[in-house]
Amino acid sequence: MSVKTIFITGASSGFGEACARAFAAAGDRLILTARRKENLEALRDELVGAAGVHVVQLDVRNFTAIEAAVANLPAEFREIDVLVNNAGLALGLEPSHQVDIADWDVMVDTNIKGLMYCTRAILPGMVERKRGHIVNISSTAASWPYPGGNAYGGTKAFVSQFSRNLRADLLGKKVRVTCIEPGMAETEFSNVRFKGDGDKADQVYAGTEPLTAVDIAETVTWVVNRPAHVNINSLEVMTVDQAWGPFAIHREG
Ligand code: NDP
Ligand code: 8X3
Repeated sequence: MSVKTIFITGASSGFGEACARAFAAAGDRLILTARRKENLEALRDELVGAAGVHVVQLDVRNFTAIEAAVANLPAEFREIDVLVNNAGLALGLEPSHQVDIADWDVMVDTNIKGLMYCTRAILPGMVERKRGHIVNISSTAASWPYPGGNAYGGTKAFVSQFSRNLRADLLGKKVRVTCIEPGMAETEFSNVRFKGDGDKADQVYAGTEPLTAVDIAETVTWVVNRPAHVNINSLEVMTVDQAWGPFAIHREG
């Protein structure tokens, strides 16, 4: 299989980091981005097998910085084959009437606007080359509501629908788009959601066998390595220990 150039957002932990390891093991060329540059540099030094690794400190909320990062890529990294739009987060689990509005802003700016910005900056090159694949990391929260999921689920519903609309735009351009919708996976996700409260984060996964970052990285590399004419539109992935509940019903008295 030929060497691909893979641009990963949120490569400093969790799914993004696991994707970096999986693509490196397959001999691909990696552009690793996130805000925590020290994590990216440590990861780069550990990766074996990659055709090359380029690290960029990047906040996906900053479109100018994304454009600059793409424009200033070293020559051998310029032809991006795969964009893994993974950077994202949930903040808080409060009901909508009690949330901190700043948390909603950060989720919208990161999960929606950041993902649009990276797509807009990288997609023209893919269209020009008639080759490329955008893998968007959404969530089961895109389709299945839960108390406290409010804006987080809303941002992920955007990611799933944006992915389908990208497919519509890109018909005939030979650029693939896949939306992955994972359920509960143990990464830094809950630690971020509960703002560093490790006990609360641990409770999310207690007594279960959650998905791992490696499970999702294997899913991402699988969709990317299908033949060029095969577009996996969307995939919802859960641990066997997670499923739906009945409708919640409020009864007076
Ligand atoms: P992690 O918290 O482990 O990783 C999140 C990554 O996003 C980090 O690398 C972080 O890097 C990056 N990130 C956050 N904000 C920004 C920003 N403004 N600019 C650039 N990078 C940013 O969680 P996961 O690996 O679990 O999450 C990855 C994706 O998967 C997210 O989109 C999440 O919503 C989604 N997801 C997670 C599930 C789960 O249960 N874990 C299930 C379904 C979907 P840094 O802080 O260094 O910038
Ligand atoms: C993360 C999964 O269920 O915490 O997207 O929203 S969940």
